[in-house]
Amino acid sequence: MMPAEAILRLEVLPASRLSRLARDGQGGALGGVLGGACFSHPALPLDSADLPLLAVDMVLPPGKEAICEVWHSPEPLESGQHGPIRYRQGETVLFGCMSLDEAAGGAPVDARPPLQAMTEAAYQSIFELLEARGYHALRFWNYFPAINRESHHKERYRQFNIGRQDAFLAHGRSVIGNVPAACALGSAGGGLQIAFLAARANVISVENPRQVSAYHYPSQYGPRSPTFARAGLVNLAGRDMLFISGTASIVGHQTLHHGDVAAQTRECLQNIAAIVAEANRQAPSADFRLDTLAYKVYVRHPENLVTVCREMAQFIGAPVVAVFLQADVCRADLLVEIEASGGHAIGPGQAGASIGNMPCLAIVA
Ligand code: 3EB
Repeated sequence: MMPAEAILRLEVLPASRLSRLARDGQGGALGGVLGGACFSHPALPLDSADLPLLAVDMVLPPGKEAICEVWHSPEPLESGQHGPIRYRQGETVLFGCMSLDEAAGGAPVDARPPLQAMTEAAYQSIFELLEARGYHALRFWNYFPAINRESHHKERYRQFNIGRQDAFLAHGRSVIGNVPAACALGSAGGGLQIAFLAARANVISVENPRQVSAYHYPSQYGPRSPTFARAGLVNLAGRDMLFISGTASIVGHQTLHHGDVAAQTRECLQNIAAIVAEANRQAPSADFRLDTLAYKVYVRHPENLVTVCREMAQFIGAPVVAVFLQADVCRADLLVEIEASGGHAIGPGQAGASIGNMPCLAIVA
């Protein structure tokens, strides 16, 4: 019997192969392109037809080619636009993204810092779209430059948090408990870029017993707590899928291992292991494992890449799919942040197949 094709598949590929994929993206045996993101420095001019593909300005490890993460689905897909959002949807999933130019905001219309106002407007349009189409937010990726820089008497990450939370409140959404998974990283340039995955099915959020929920962080980290869950769990076409938020060396609410990138990496992975255990407890038929997840690793200092990679290989003890990028993490004392997802198909080929069979880590960036 042929295995049922996975409703969602993540492919990581060099940007040079993207144009062919976009052309063939309308279907084929491996399913159509839902959307995705490409990472390069500077950002690539993407000829993406009507596909929602984000071109993110992010530094890659030395000598690595521009890299794209592309989500596929075998369902009939339809593209659309809602305000600044480009999206593509099937019956089960929707992927959307937008790139907003901070400089093009014009004269401020109120006292809010422009990034805060822009973030609030962006999330409001996303919620409008999802509400109109009947989708539940599953996972957000947030990228903007100078995330740790202070302007308008506030760190830009904190401005972002206020804008994001205000959009949740404006749409009558809870800002604690069942909130989507997310990450927020500093890009090397460009504007505010947001990508997201949403599902028709209900999404269950997962917290990490080792960490205070981010939405309950005390005010020392900013006037508004970040609105995200440690992970989102969803069952799509009979398969449990897990989207783990950006995960850092935080226990309780405090950063651990200042200045020690190896120990921070191990702490990230302990946290991811705890989230995986929690997800398996909440979805008893799921069997999420560290060695079958797809990882994305953001390292603050490129010279720490080798160390982070070594610690991951040692901790996971098997080849894994991991994209490495240089990015600023949202607390100045965090040196590394790791996100992951599982339960969907990974790579080209059939559901469950992994990319290559490389020794140690399959470092695809
Ligand atoms: C942390 O645990 C590290 O603001 O959306 C991780 C994931 C982090 C998501 C976000 C921030 C966000 O607080 C930072």
